Amino acid sequence: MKKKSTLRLAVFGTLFIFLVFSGLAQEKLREDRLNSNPIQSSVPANYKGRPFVDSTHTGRAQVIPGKLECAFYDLGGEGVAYHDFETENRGSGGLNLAPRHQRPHATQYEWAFRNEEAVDVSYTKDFADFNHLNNYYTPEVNQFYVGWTEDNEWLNYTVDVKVAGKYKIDALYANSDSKISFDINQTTATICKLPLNTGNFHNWNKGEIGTISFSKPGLHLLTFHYNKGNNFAYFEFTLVDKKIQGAK
Ligand SMILES: [Ca+2]
Repeated sequence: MKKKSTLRLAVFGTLFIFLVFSGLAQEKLREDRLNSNPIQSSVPANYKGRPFVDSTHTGRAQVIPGKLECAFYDLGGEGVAYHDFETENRGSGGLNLAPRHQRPHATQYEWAFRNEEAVDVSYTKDFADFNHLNNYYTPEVNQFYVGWTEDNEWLNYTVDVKVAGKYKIDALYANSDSKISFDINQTTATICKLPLNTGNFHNWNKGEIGTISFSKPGLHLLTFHYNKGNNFAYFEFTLVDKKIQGAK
């Protein structure tokens, strides 16, 4: 009788130890898998820019699907992260130096945003963007935008694509119904058309402008090309199809 109990104890003990070690081994395997799968990067090796970072933003790449803020273009300067017509930032480093343009609903962070860089950036203001009934879409107060646009300017964004596939693009923009385009990893990916002319640089519209496809998840270099005649606030990327035919 005693022999049987001892045997049973030994069997259960062995089983218990086996289960504990098996669980630990599986946990270790899971951790190893996670560690060995960092975000893939398709960003061209010759690209010297990096995601925007400041006291408020973490420096992580903007995520697709999601909202791409135009003013959060990459760090790296002229010819790397952007091409801008002239070195002055005509918003943060020009217009917004005037006390009248330092609105009480904003702070110095908004007035002076990236004022040392050539890309012309400003923010939505009570007396310009919200004092009329001509918005097709009402932007947020203090919404950053890229303005004073000129022909053949461009902005680079390192983006983190979570799911490969085809995405619908919606834009928050003002003024002209121009064409814009995007490159993925330095190859033209899509040409888009802004749906209507809003009639003024402070009459805003948000609407679908086209689609774009990413062939694989991970980091990509997205280049936004534009011409004279618009203010651009952000683009929203919404996954519409996980098929990746014709993707870059
Ligand atoms: Ca400029």
